[in-house]
Amino acid sequence: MKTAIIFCALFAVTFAAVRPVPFDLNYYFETVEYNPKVITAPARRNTDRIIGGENDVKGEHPYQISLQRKNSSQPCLFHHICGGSIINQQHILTAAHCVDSGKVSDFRVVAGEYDLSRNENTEQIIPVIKLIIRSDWNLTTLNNDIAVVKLASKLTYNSYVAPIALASVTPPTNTASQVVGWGLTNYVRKTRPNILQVLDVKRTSDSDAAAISSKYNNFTQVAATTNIFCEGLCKNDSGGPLVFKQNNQYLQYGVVSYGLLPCGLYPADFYARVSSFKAWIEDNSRI
Ligand SMILES: [Ca+2]
Repeated sequence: MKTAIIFCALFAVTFAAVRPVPFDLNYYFETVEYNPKVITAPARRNTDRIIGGENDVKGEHPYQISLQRKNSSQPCLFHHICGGSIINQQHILTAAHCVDSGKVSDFRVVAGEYDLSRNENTEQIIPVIKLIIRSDWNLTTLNNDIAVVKLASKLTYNSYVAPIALASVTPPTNTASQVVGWGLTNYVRKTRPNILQVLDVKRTSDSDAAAISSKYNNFTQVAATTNIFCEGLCKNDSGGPLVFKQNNQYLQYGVVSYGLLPCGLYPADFYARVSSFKAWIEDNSRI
């Protein structure tokens, strides 16, 4: 009990000292460093994934894409920066902060991806021709973190490449959900996975979310948690879809937006709330 009390006190102090920040913004990750005692606290699992997730089953989430950007020092190479989801054959849903800098030609989308380290003959690599970012996306409030990416040509649907349906209504608190991504699997060592990771989460109540993040807006954001210490999202998971199953069909109700540092140590991660933007997404993804 004494240990638990000491731990909770430490957690509360560090929690108050850390701001919520969007994933994938390197300068935030490099400037907000911090209590190494918390970082090295033992994990409840012996895995070192998503953070705390596991390898996905290839083809289980065929709507997931890898949004990639040209390497500034090696402009012929692209690297994974964010996730995203297939809305239709020519449009991808992602987070605004993934695409709010740089040129359209800096980006490409890889659908049918699973193992980033090798060619599996299921990948469809398509250039981007348009970035449609919410005009009210606000880096300070972290609200309206939504963008639609238009592809230069149409995807071909198959077992590994397929669209996701958007939820009209955000599911109730505690709804069993999933999120997938190629984000860091270890924040301290900056470990990057090759295999797509999947994490089981559940929706957090608006009141709990507001208590965790001062940035929380229950109209533009929704939160989810694993309730297990040392599990959660991390850098390069941004833009990916938060989904739940209804009538055996996946429905997307969140877009990975931001978390608290270091990854995995806070009781929720935060997503743009799809139901609040559904009409805008549909208006901006017409073929
Ligand atoms: Ca591959």
